[in-house]
Amino acid sequence: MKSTIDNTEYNLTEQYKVNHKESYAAWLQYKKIDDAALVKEYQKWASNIESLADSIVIQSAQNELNTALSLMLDIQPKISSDIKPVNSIVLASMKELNLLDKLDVDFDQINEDGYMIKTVTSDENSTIYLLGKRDAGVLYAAFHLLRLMQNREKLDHLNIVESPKNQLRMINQWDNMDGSIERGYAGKSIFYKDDVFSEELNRIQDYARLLSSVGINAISINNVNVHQVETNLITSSLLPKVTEVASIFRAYGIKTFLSINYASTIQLGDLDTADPLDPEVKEWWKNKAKEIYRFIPDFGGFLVKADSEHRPGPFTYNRNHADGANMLAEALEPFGGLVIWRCFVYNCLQDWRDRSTDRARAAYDHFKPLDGQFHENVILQIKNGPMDFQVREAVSPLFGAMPQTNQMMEFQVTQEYTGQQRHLCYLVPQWKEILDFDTYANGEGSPVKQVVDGSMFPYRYSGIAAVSNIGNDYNWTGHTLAQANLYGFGRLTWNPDLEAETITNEWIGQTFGQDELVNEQISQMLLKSWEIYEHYTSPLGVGWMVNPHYHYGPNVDGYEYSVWGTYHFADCHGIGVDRTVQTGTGYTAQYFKENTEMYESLDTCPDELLLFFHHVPYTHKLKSGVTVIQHIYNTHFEGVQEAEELKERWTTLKDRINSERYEDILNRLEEQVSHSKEWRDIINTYFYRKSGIADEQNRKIY
Ligand code: GCV
Repeated sequence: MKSTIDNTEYNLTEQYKVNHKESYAAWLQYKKIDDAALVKEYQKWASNIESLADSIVIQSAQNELNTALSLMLDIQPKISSDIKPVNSIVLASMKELNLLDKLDVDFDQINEDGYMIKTVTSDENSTIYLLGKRDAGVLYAAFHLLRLMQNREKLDHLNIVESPKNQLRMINQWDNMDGSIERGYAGKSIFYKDDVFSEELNRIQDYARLLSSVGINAISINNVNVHQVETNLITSSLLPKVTEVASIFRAYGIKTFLSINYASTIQLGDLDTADPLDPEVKEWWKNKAKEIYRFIPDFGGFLVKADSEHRPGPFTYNRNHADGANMLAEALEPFGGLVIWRCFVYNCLQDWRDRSTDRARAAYDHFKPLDGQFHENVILQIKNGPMDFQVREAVSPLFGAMPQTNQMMEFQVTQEYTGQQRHLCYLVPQWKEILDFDTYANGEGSPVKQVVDGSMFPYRYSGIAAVSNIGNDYNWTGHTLAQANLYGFGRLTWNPDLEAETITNEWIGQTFGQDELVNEQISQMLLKSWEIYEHYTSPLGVGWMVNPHYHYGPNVDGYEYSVWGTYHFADCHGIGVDRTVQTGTGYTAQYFKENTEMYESLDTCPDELLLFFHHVPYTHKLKSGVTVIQHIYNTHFEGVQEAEELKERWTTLKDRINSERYEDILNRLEEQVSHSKEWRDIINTYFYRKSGIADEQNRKIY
């Protein structure tokens, strides 16, 4: 692959800001506005920033406004704490309300992180108020105002009331302290290098700005696979550094969490057991929590991967996951900390030839029986699907199945199985489909988004997390257009009802400006890209077909953990995994009745998930009227054409995009075209040989 990103040097943030300005700035470009009338209008408010509140978070809002307004309007705003605002932007939280003369606002209409933006105009004065219940709301309001300005919106009659739907809006870093990132496709970690913390705190601060601008309020800063070195993150040797990072995020309203090693008691050499019911183990974690909170009083809590893919966990001691999670929860509870316990628990050594077991069943089988047994400060974090972030898989049946246990969603912004940021695959449409999926948990109209926003059941805590896609590449995400996935994740998590098109247009306007052609073309490219990627990769929900371990590149029989088995069970007669109750693994029964029935029957199972749920002959006719084998051929030929069209569309934008971003994206799209051909040829040949059935259109199959 022709690499477009230079990773040879490391300590480069300041250089990136100058030499790779647009790529680095992502959607916080703050380009100078060249419409003189608009500049004049904006200047009416922007010349004065008046901050009635005073805190580090408000300071961040002030700084962001100051930087952005100076760049966009070529002015130097006057910053003051005047209580008689005149022609200005005023920042205030609820506690400063008494300072605001006769301002008619109702803070009851917003939640804890909510905000209001109001333009109040009289004969001699016009003021834009950025009002939050708490300081974080004021910061979000500031970013919202800047979003409007970057998209050249009118500001004279603003009356915006916004509250995030999800309480926890979280990013999970899978960064290791050696600087590598598990499933990272955009360079090395911005947090660590060679087993120590990075000195480049300004890079972390810029990351905090990006996250906060889309409403993210929590981050776990190390990989869920916690190795020896990272186990030390909770010890006094590394806590001072964690504290430093936490204070950067704190200034942007973001709480810091750590992934912990479940067997820290043993790994750190203090005890010879990690049994969650052992009094010494309990005591150890209580003391550990005290120690951590001495360093970081607002520490978020622990993210835990236990009993999964060779990680330690409570199973070693014949305890269940409620025992494990609750032991940690008790330790964190006095400090208001949370345990985010992942449900990605399955036997990775399972022999897939044995069809009585099914990895898709594992999370539900382990956790559903434990409903109601977890402490109030435990949240179960569930991957969107029962497998592993495939281009298409069913929605996890655990959502809605545990009314008495806090649940949250886990998405993957990093494109592990969706082209690893070398291919364009915009995931907002996929996430929307998942969030809108009707679980039927409370009868018809019980979408996943209402499970995870905590409105369906009385959850104390809930929300959405995602694995980050950033690294130290100068454009953060390797593929510059993959910045849209990070942006989209934040916006959708703030409000899952936002349309994909709205999010997309917002992002394009801020990232590339107001050129209509640019807007139209990039929007088309992004919105179609998931489907395109699916077309030339694994068909009809069967998943995988990637090289084991790397998860990149076609390998139809690629199988993760051993030499036997495949994920798709294809033979000369047919393909697909029979997960029905009648004849298969019984997985369909994990859904609520309506969904069980829909998936169980070949007549009602949606085409796009057919092979996830059923094993069918190649000649089986889809609802679209074509046979499975013909669908495989058609979509793989189409996918390549569509990948070519992506590139063609992009080339229409030459000279309308700054050259670095233009070339970087072009290079990636070129790679995508050639790679999609490899996919097409390998998949089509495999199934032609396996089935012996020719393409109806006689196209060339290699
Ligand atoms: C962090 C998949 C990935 C692993 C990842 C794991 C998880 O198996 O391939 O890299 O490990 O999921 O989510 O824990």
